[in-house]
Amino acid sequence: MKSERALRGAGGSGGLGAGLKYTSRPENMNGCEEGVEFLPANNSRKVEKGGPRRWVVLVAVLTVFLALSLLAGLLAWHFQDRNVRVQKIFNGYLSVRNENFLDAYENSNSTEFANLAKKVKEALKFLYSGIPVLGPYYKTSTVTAFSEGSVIAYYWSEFDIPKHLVKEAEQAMAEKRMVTVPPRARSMSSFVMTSVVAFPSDPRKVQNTQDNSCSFALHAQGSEPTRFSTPGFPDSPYPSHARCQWTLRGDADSVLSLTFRSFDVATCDERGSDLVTVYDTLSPVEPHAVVQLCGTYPPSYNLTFLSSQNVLLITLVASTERRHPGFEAVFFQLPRRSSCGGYLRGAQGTFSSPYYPGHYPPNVNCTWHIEVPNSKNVKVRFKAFFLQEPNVPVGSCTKDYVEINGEKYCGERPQFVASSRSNKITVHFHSDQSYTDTGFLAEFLSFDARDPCPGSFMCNTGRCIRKELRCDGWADCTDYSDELDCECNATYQFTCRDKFCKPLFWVCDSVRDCEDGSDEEGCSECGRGRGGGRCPAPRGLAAGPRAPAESSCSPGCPPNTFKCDNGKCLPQSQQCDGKDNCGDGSDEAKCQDVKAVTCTKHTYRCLNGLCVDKSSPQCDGNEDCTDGSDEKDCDCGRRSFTRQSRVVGGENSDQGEWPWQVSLHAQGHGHLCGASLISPSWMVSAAHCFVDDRGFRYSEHSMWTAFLGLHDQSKRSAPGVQERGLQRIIKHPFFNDFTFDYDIALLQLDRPVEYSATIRPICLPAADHTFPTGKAIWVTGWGQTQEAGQAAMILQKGEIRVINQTTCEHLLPQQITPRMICVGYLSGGVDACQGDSGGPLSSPEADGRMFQAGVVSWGEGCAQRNKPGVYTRLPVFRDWIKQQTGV
Ligand code: 4AZ
Repeated sequence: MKSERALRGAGGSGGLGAGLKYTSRPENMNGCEEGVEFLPANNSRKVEKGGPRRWVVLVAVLTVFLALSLLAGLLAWHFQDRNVRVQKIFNGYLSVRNENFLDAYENSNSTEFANLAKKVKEALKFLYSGIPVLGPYYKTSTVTAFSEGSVIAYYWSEFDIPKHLVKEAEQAMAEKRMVTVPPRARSMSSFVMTSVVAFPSDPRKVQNTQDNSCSFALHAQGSEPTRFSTPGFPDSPYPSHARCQWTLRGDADSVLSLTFRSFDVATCDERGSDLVTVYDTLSPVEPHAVVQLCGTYPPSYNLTFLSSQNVLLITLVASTERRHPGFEAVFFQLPRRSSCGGYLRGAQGTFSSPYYPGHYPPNVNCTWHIEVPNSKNVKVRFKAFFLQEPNVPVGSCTKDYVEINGEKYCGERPQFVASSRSNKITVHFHSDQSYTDTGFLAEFLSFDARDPCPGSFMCNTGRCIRKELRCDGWADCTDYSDELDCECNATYQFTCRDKFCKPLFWVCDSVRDCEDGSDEEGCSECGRGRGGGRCPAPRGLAAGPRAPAESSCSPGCPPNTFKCDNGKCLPQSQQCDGKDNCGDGSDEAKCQDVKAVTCTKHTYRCLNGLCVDKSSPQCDGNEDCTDGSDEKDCDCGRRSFTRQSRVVGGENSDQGEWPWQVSLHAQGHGHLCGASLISPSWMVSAAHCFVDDRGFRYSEHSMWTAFLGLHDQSKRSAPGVQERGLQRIIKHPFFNDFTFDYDIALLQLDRPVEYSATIRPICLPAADHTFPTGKAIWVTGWGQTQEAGQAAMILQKGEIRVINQTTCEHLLPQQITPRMICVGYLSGGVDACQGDSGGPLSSPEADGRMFQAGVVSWGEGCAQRNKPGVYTRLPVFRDWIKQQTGV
């Protein structure tokens, strides 16, 4: 989870061995043998006439000729291939015994450095000369750095290897070796190198020793942080096609902590990317890479990495022309811990992976022996668990893992519990030499085996949850065990065939809430005594546990009833009665004779001043105003793609599904807020996104870039994405930074966008437009997908419902104003979260158009029970928007 954006595990060996894939030789040989068998020589005797015999001879001669040509070709190819040489560069490190580290070794211009480097090079030459697959092809070696341990030398060696020997040579280099160079004179001692190992490297990453223009060596100053950055940061972009490296060192017996405070390099995409790699060594070797980063990270993103020794190497390989500010980072040293883990005793306590929530160091093994009082049992609850490594198949914990009771856990996991049948438990944590993550935070607790969850319900996973959450229709235990074997309360619950309980008003609402679909069966009588609300999507922007559901039921309605666009069945008499009985306005949408009435705050005022008694007549496909003004300016709220967007059970949006959704990036921070497009030049967002904070001028329009038509944050240069600056930010003059009242802003683009398949405006609701309680609407954004989790790369969507204002005022006392609307679920589960702010609430209205119901504003946490998200009500601001923008 932590490093969704991190392009970790990209292979370092590039196009290695591409030529070796050529395998046509055996097939050609088979073809040749078949040809010879086709006309065996003794067959000719059976041919009686002279003519046919000549034929046979001719064919035989031709066949032999062809076979010989083929053989000659194959031989030529074979020998030519043997002569083709490939330049191979191997990066490696080794340990020099019987040498002590000198400070001068940190300076590659010192005589001491040159002397030791010479000896290492001689020893390497000596070593390679004894290896048949390497010796004859060896060209040169360069020592790039030394560090403590007796002395560790970092080097690269160059070879010109026949193509067909490349694989063998790579294997030979990867074998850890030891070399003892015999002394030249009796008085001298031999020169011993151990752990000599090297890996093929991308020649682009080998620093040219002559070019030090972007090479920096830094040594930590005491425990003070040392700052460094890409050249020109933040005022100018780092050079295109740059090759930069930073060698970070600490004192012997220290480890380093490195934090990227701001990170914005070119996007990682298939057209090439600029890549920053952090290595846990001073050689840029893939098996010791800690992380690979590209793209832009928000400041909240955890980019702290720990080393296992006193060195780190950072490389920047820029392969694009794109202009980005680069990064700013700090590092400092810490005393190296001799061990981690240990004995934990008592009734309860907490522990975590080393340096949590920073990325744990590579190469660590920690064991915690936990013991609670004798009469009790012990369980360990993992509150956060992030041990994700690239290229590890799901379920196989072959790299970093936690092991408890013989079972290994790895990857990213929601909260879980492991328990023991005694008062002791042992937790072992292992990280291998490459790629790290933020690790885990855990607590151990003692419990009475006879009553493991006093006063609560125990999930099959061992977790305890409140008793009231049992059989409430929501999967509070991640394994659904709280919803198994339920006896539903018939007065307000429906019993699914699989015995899950669901709220009665979810029955026949066109949404499949029971896993087995039984809530949507036999719905011909739907509408009778059953509520019309739809069920929430199971997962959303910030998702909590929720049973999967999908839309499947579209029941017909009984005679003399009307079927709403949302599937509800109503008595025919309620159609065109001037009231929105369906909740989506569809029962009022196609009425012929809407009469002009006295204007009230519940009527719609046409351009000619007359009012019609119809809720939300705008852009519904019917001319309700005599002047037709309710159907003017209706190029909004529609997608270009006809694909039905109601995909319940998934959270990624489809490309172009929300063409009005905009991503706002602040310079050096990446995506921070959402916005919605309302015209070619204007967008709506949240005012709180543009408040100066901690020295950053978020209120400055020049700090922001808007991405329109964006789907994947890592593909901001994809075709169809339009990038614009801001010309003006108009925060609502009454916006209150403390209460978040009037949390709305209008943003003018520096240049109009062109509408396209993936860029279109959303409709603005009229001032009298209502979004009734229970109405299902969509929230979208790239915000965090879990509270305190990580921002999404792909635009997320979640279906939520309008909550009654009075209910919301009770849930969030003294905080809700008439400018706010609460939308979500009292049971939690689907919600907006940090990073979604400013984005739209899209409400499907009549005639298949989306109207903006609100702007993501605030909430207490994300997706929590009884804490719905709070949004700025859009209709309240309709006149202000018109006045400010003309839209
Ligand atoms: C935010 O910080 C934020 N759960 C937005 C919405 C919500 C919470 C936080 C609603 O931008």
